[in-house]
Parts: sequence; structure tokens; C-alpha cells
Amino acid sequence: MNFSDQELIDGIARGDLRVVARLITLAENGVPRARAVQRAIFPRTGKAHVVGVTGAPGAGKSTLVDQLARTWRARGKKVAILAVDPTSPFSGGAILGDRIRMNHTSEDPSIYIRSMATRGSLGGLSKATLDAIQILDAAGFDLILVETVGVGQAEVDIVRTADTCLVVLVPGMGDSVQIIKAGILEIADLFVINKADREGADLLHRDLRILLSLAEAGTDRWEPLITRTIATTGEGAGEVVDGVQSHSEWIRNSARGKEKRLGILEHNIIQLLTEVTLERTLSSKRDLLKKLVADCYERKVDPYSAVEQLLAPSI
Ligand SMILES: Nc1nc2c(ncn2[C@@H]2O[C@H](COP(=O)(O)OP(=O)(O)O)[C@@H](O)[C@H]2O)c(=O)[nH]1
Ligand SMILES: [Mg+2]
Repeated sequence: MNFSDQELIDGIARGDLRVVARLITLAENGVPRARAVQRAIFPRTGKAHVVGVTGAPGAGKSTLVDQLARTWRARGKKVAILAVDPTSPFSGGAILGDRIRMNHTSEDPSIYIRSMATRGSLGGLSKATLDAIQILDAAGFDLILVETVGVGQAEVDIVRTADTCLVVLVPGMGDSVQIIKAGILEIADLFVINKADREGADLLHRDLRILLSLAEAGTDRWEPLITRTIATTGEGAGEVVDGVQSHSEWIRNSARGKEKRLGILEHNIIQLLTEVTLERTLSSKRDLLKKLVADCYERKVDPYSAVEQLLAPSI
């Protein structure tokens, strides 16, 4: 379906899901007019609460996200889910797997689900995901849940992008050491001990509490919450939703919370700057780049000088 720019803008304002899907695709494909439309809809954004859900593969993120989405739906909220999978940009295997597992949610047409491939050149969450978040926000979704596999960069990136970061842990995997190593302690606003039906949940809960008590306390600081869930039955999902709600209020009502939102915007601008700078620098200089690569290969030029040449204004 072909929409004019104005039809896209109006469709987003109405929360029309076909238009939402179309605009996300246009943004994902880097179609220039998507940017114009995104500019026009930006004033509508800032109302949604973005929840990042991260954790090791198999921790139960998709199952949990499904339960959280249904809980929010039951409370009358409009929910969107973005499933980001950095490991399979082309095969679609993992994406299909997630679609199938989230089938409960898919049956509910009022929950919007979209799989995103991370095609970000710098790793982590791609600009396409940031665009999708913005579009969903403008379209009137109250909650945007972003599931990422917790591997390195994506994990850190989700914190820079999400208002609330949920870290999903599972008992009995030598977790406390994992937590310290991965720097998870610093990024989580809410810890979810999923698979609480398994042995070791008490131990993990205690370890987490001790680790958190060691972290420096500040008056204005958010104290990370610890909740337990059995995502397969939905047990504990209500508590997680309540916890996110508290965190959302903290973000909206504290100086630190405002700082966090400013940080998210700064991160988004820097991501965009990176992309636009690269695009502008290379667009007219593909031939020069090729030549410089060849020159570097011959060791006639070094990569630093090559960058300087690329950045020099063309005559
Ligand atoms: N026993 C148990 N299994 C769970 C629980 N939550 C998820 N699972 C199972 O763990 C597996 C991985 O779940 P999934 O949501 O795909 O994990 P993800 O890779 O983190 O998205 C699936 O077989 C789920 O049914 C739970 O609370 N208890
Ligand atoms: Mg998953």
C-alpha cells in the first residue's frame, strides 16, 4: 500500500496499525521520506514508557514479555512488543521461534508485535529499533517492551534507550558471579528471578539482595527491585508490572529520572549523528574510499590519514 507523507502522519496520529507497520519498514529500509515523517510526528512522542527486557538466551524473556503484555492489556494499556535479535539478522530462525512462542499475545490484535533485526553497524540496538520506538510512541502506545538477548553491547544499549531496564535471571547458574562480571548490577532497574519454580530461587534472591546492599546508596537514587516470576504460568507478572509502574513514576517525578530521559535523547541524537555523518561523508566519496583502501593495502597510506582525507571537504 502506498501512503503519502500526509497519510502517514495522519495514520500515526490515529494509531492506525497498518500505517505504523509501513512507517517502521520505511525507516528500517532507510527511505529518506521516512525521516521527514518522523520529524513531523516527533512532537507526539514522549508519552510511552519503554521497557527493555534483557537476559541470557533461554532465561524466559519472551515468555515473560508475553505475560507482561497481557497483564498490561488487562489494565487497559496499549502495548507494543519489539523483539530484537542481534544473532540472526538474515536467517529469521530465531525471529520465527519468538513469534511462535508469543502466540498467546499474537491472538490479541490489540497488542502489536514486531521482530527487528539489529542491523546497527555499531552493534547493539540498531537505529531502526530507535525509530520503531519513536513511531510506536507517536502512535499512542502506552508501553513499548523491547526484548534483547543479553549479550554484551545490546545489553548496555537497551539501558541507554529504555526508561526501565528489566534483567531476567534464572536460579542455579552461578548467577551472582555472572551478575558482577557482566556489570548487570549497574544497569537493572528491576531484577526478575524467572523460573522461580526451580530450585535455587531463594539463594539467588538472597545473593542479589546482598549485592544490591553493597552498592552505594544515594538519596535521589532508584533502589532496584527484585521480583520473582514463573513466566510459564504468569505468576508474579502483576508484581513486575507494579514495579515498572513505580519506576515510571520515579522517572517522571525525580531529578534523576529527568536526567535519565535526557540521557536517552542524547544517546539517540548521537546515534543519528553517527549515521548521518557516515552517510554524508561517504555518499560522494565511494571512489576515494576504494582508492584509499588500495593505497593502504600497498602501505602507501595509513588508515588514519585515509580518514583525514575522507573528512577533508571536497574541492
Ligand atoms: N520451568 C519454567 N520454564 C520456563 C519459565 N519461563 C520460561 N520457561 C521456559 O524456558 C524456555 C525458554 O523461554 P523463552 O521465553 O523462549 O526464553 P528467552 O530466550 O529468554 O526468550 C521455554 O521452553 C519456556 O517455556 C518458568 O518460569 N519456569
Ligand atoms: Mg526470546
